[in-house]
Amino acid sequence: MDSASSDRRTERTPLGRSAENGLKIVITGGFGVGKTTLVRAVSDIRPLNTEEIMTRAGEGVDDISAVRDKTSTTVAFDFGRITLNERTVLYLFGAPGQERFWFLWERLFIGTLGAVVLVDTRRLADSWYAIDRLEQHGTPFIVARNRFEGPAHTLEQVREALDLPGHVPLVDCDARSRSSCKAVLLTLVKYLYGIAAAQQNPEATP
Ligand SMILES: Nc1nc2c(ncn2[C@@H]2O[C@H](COP(=O)(O)OP(=O)(O)OP(=O)(O)O)[C@@H](O)[C@H]2O)c(=O)[nH]1
Ligand SMILES: [Mg+2]
Repeated sequence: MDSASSDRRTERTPLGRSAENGLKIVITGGFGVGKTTLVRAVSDIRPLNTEEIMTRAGEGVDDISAVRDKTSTTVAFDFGRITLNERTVLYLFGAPGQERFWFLWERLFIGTLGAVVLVDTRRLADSWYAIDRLEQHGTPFIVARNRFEGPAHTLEQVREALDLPGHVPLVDCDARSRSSCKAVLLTLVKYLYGIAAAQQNPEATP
């Protein structure tokens, strides 16, 4: 953690009095794509993480071939908070990525206004399930490509591989960088406001 973010954590930024729009946002996606990393990087408060050390008991159950350095995994959810402007606060819930914890997602999605699907282009297929569930749920989402080392597919290739409709925003991000994660969340909020505006005034939609 850099010193700026550790200072921020010690200060425990209080929630502003003018904050009146609290939006519940879920960060979802496949195993080990960086969901916990994103919540940690961007949260104004010390995030709640439910990380457990991955043990040999998980061998053969968890596919860690693409995330060899990973030593812990989310077993319930991550929680963080970020104030986007004086009125808008996002409550962030990071979903657990392992298949055996997917049953928790249904509860996590309740009351969710929007979601970020984080993808690792080395394992795009791992994200299909998250996208299917969000579509089924009718929860608006955007997709963020978390850049890991090695060759990456272009955003156009990612859109095609995930069969994403043109209106779904697809952006790049570095889950370790606060500014990058904040930009992703701003993209989601703008998208959500666009949807709400179109619902209020359907005639104005092209
Ligand atoms: N190189 C690189 N490593 C990253 C990036 N984001 C996350 N990581 C690393 O990837 C690993 C997985 O990150 P997590 O944040 O635990 O992933 P997760 O999606 O929460 O994992 P689960 O909860 O187990 O599904 C960690 O070792 C991170 O340090 C990134 O943008 N680049
Ligand atoms: Mg996690």
